[in-house]
Amino acid sequence: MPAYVVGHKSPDTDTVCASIALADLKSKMGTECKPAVQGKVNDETKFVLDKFGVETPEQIESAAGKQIFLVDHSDRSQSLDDLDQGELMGIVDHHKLGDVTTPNPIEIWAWPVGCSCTVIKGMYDFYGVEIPKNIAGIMTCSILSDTVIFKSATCTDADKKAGQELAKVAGIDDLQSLGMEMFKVKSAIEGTPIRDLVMRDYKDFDMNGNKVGIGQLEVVDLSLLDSVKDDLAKEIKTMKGEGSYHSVFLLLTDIMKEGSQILIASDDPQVVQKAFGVEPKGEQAWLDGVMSRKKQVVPNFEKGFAS
Ligand SMILES: [Mn+2]
Repeated sequence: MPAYVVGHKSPDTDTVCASIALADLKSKMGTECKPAVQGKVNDETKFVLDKFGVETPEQIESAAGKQIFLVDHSDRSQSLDDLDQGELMGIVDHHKLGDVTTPNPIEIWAWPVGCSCTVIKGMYDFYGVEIPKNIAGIMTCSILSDTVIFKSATCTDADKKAGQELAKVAGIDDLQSLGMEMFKVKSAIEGTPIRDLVMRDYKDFDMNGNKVGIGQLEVVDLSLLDSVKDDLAKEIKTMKGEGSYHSVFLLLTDIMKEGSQILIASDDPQVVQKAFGVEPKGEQAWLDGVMSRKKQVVPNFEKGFAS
């Protein structure tokens, strides 16, 4: 039976494409592997897989009796619920180390870079294995997606170098325009229920004993959200009431203007002032240069909530 390579729940482009790439590399090195996903792939990922003619991985819900490689996460909360029922073989990731443990020695590749596919590019190079053109294509797209076309605060020189080298293999000349095409697909809001938009990329945090929810919508132009902005603001207020939150924030990130408008539903809106030094107008504020939840928004709010 092949081993499975699987990424986190609510799969994004990096988690899906990293599974495919690592399964390819491992299989070529003698460990037969199949890529898998936990849940439906999103529209951006579908676009990327279609563009390079790569099949959508099989969906799995259980690790029982399987050998498993994890990509793009090492937190149990984001993993297969019964991970312990399988055999964890390895982890390839670019996040903080999570809480999985194993009874046996395992392989771990974790780099503090902007994208899992940057790490996997390094693995292909390390082992001297050639990257197929279509897989180089989807890996390029993963890097463009996770680093917001190399603009995110999480982007490193290693991501830029890997992106450029992969693009060459894939025969992509214009990374900027490919990135914009992807973000247009990602920005699409037509026909999407408001709650789904808020939840598209949403995480809960505990900040100094306060429950705080932070969602993010990345768009190529904020005006794309004009027609739904009022509804989004209402929706986060509803969510705040339902979930005994101190605050629910929604970042509307404009990847061209390189900043985010933050919608605020909070017991204390001044926490935005404390975190970012910006006075909210009504229940929103413009945060210039702020694009990364992981590197900018969460650390600033943690300071804001501590003071
Ligand atoms: Mn990732």
